[in-house]
Amino acid sequence: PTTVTPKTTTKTKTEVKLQRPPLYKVILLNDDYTPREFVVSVLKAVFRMGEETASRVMLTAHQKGACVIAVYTRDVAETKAKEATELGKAKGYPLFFTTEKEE
Ligand code: NFA
Repeated sequence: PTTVTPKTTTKTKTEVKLQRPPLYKVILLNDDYTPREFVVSVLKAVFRMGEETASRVMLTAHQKGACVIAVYTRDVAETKAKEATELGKAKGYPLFFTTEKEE
């Protein structure tokens, strides 16, 4: 009679932790000159907001001095902030969007 000895195997699992890219906030700053309606139109065009959200964000910046609009990866945040600021500049408005790294 033959005895069969089962072979045992060991599997080593290597867990790979995926790194999430740091996120950046885009912030709308208040100023005294840019018309409210224009700010709303820029928020709708560049940040894909609906009328209600855009109006609320504009009013928050108007009342508090600044308002966080959205968070994106660094490239997207910087590009959108620049595009939105340029739209104001093209009309002679001091409208300004800045970015800040999230903690
Ligand atoms: N404060 C501007 C005004 O009264 C409106 C505004 C809101 C501008 C938010 C910039 C940012 N016309």
